[in-house]
Amino acid sequence: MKLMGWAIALAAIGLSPAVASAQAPQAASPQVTTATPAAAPAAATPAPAPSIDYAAPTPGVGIPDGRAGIQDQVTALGQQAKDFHNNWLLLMCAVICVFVLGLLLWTMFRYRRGANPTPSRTSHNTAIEVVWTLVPVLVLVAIALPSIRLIRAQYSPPPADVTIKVIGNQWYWTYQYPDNGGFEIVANMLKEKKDVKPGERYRTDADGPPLLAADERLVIPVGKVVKFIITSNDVIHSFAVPAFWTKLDANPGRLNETWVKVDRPGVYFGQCSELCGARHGFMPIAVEVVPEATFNAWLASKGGTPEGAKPSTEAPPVLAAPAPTGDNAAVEQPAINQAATAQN
Ligand SMILES: [Cu+2]
Repeated sequence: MKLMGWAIALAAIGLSPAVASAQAPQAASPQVTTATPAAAPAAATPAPAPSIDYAAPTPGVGIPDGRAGIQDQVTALGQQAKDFHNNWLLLMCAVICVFVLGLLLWTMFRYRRGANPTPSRTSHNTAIEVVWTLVPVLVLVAIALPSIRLIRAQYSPPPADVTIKVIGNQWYWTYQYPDNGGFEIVANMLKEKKDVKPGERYRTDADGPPLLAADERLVIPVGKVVKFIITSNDVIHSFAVPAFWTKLDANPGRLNETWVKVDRPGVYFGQCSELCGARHGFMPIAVEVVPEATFNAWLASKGGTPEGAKPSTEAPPVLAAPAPTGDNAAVEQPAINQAATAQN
């Protein structure tokens, strides 16, 4: 039963509650952010490059869209796990259910009082007892072998191309890029237009669905092994992105590690998945997967560098502040948004 529990838990990793009405975003109105250093840089210091244009999410990709089952997977591991769930676990469940139901119906009909007035007084049958012990054992082995193969693949990461430290906070995420200049991104949920004061930035369809769109995205390169080191500053959170088959607890004082290698560019959404307090439901994760050149441009816009490159500036990296776009004027986000978050 323990093995079965493991398998069910694994199979459930990809499921996330359909929190959003999954409005299909139509128009892409990417926010072009221009880096505005907080302090005047030294004359010799080149100004950080402008940030990349964030892509609009693709309907049905990386977003809960009302379909039942596991989200489309964009990692090889996720595809393996999804196939294991859909083509093996569900199949076995169905066969066992039909077999047991058939056995029950046959017994009820064949051995009803009218058809079988003198019941058998058999109490032991060695052959049947051997069968009903062996068959469940074989069922468990058939579940355990692919499960263990999957777990082994998940926990033996290839050498990382990019390492990102993911930190859970009540109630927002911070992402650090220690090998790319050590800068930090603070990501808060974007509120709806009706919930913000005039002039504040609010969510648009280009940002993502309600409750899933974040003001800053976790940007990673496509086709590269990305290692996530996951921890927390306060209580236990959980970093979960269903389309990557990723869900790992963020524990204070511990470093948990997982990895992804995403095969297709796009925007993928996840959420904190460990009850972490009053605003647990409002700390989404928005991941944008981009080609390597775009990733490097994005790194530069945040004051970072590609791994191995010499830092371009001696001043501490400065986070880019979003520029106003149309009537949806962006508001400067505080570096640490604790106070702003707590008021919500
Ligand atoms: Cu949380």
